[in-house]
Amino acid sequence: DHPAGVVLLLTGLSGSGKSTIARTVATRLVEGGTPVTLLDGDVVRRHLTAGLGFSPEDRRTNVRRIGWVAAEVAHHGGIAVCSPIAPEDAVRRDVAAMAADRGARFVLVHVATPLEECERRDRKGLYARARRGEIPDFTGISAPYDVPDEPDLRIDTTGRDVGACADEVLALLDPEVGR
Ligand code: GGZ
Repeated sequence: DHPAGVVLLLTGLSGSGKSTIARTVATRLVEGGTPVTLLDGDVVRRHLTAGLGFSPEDRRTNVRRIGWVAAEVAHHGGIAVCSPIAPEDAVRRDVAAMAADRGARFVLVHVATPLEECERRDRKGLYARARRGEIPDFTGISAPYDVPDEPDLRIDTTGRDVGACADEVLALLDPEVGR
C-alpha cells in the first residue's frame, strides 16, 4: 500500500498565470525528489485532447480527460499538477469526484488574477483578437467563467513574483511532499 497522491487543479482565465505557477510548482517538487505529472493546457491539447475546440462540450471533455489521467496518477501515489482554464464549476466537481473515487486528495487553486490584468498582459494577443470578434467563445470575453466558491487557495498574481505564488501552493501540499 502506498499513500494517496494529489490532484492539484489550478483554474483561472487565460493569462492569469496558471501555467507559470504550475511549471514552477512542478519544478520545485521534482527538485525535492517528488515525481510530478504536469498536465498543462498547450501540451494536453496537442496530445491527450488533440482535435478538441472551445465549445462548452469540448471544454468539458478536455477537462474531464485531464481529470481522469490526474486521478490515475494520484491513485498510484503521484502528484498531478493540472492547469486548464476549467471554466465550469460542475466539471471541476467532476474532477474532484474522480480524484476521490481513486482515493486521492483534490486541491483546488483559483488563480484569480482579474480579467483587466489578464487582458493588459495579453501575452499572445488573444484578448485583442477576441475583442475584435475574431475568436468566438473566448473565456472572460464571450464565454463564461464560474468563479469557484470555496477553493483551497485563491491567488491574484497581479504584481507578484511567481516564486512566491508557487510557495503558497506548495504550502497546501506540504503533508504529501517529501514522503
Ligand atoms: C479560452 C482559448 C480560446 C478560447 C484558444 N477561450 O493563454 P492560453 O491561450 O495559452 O490559454 C488558453 C488556452 C485554454 O485552453 P484550456 O484547455 O485551458 O481551456 S479549457 O479548460 O476551457 O478547456 C488560450 C487558448 O487555449 N485559447 N481559444 N476560445 N482560451
